[in-house]
Amino acid sequence: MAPNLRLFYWPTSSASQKALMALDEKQLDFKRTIVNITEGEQNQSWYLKVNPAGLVPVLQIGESFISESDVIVEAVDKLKNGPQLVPDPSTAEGNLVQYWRQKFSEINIFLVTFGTITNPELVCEKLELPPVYSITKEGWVKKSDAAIKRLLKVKASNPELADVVDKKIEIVKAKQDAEGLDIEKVEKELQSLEKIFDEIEDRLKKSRAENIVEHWLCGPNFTAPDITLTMLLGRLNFLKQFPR
Ligand SMILES: N[C@@H](CCC(=O)N[C@@H](CS)C(=O)NCC(=O)O)C(=O)O
Repeated sequence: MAPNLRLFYWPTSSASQKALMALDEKQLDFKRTIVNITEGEQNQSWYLKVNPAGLVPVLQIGESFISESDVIVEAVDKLKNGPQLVPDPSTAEGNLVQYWRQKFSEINIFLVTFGTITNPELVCEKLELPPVYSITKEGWVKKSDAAIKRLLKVKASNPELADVVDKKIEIVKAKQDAEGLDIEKVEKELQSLEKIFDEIEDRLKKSRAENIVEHWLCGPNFTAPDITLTMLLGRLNFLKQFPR
């Protein structure tokens, strides 16, 4: 019998989308807990007990909690037989899957997303974002300040979480620096993304030439890198970067 599964996630989070697609692809039933990261729910004490990093997604399998979307995809894959999302790396397909998983893990999706949103010069068409995502660099600094204040309150009323909260505050502070969103840094990230997309295009051409019925990034089967690519295309479409 399949174990009891619960996914803690936020629907528009890129990492959550990877976990959701993996569960869907393997046709696994799971319960859902929405963690509203736009309201700071990931830093509430109940969730810090689920994931001390205060990040979504987390997959609960029975009594254990797994974080990190790539680890979740692997765990989901192992829960059920059938087409494999992460084939054995000693096979040619598995080796290619490993290569693309590594390549995709180097993309700074945070910088691509918030760097594009906070530098309107980089947007190909005007963004029409829901207010919660429509943020300026100053707004980003203020939002991070508010998150730190909320975390300090959590620490005051949950002394057992002091270390966890301190670590999370350090992470929020490191990301808070608006210089991290400097247009040059974002442009550089978008340029390296363009190179990756050139390579994706070559890979897909090769896959199409080699596989008549279906062709995906690493061959005839839909695998983990196709999940990341789907999420990435969705994000770039959201950011109106397709013309580029
Ligand atoms: N490497 C992690 C990244 C998780 C992550 O950054 N999640 C974001 C949403 S996409 C989050 O929870 N952000 C809330 C925060 O930074 O406080 C993974 O792949 O699961």
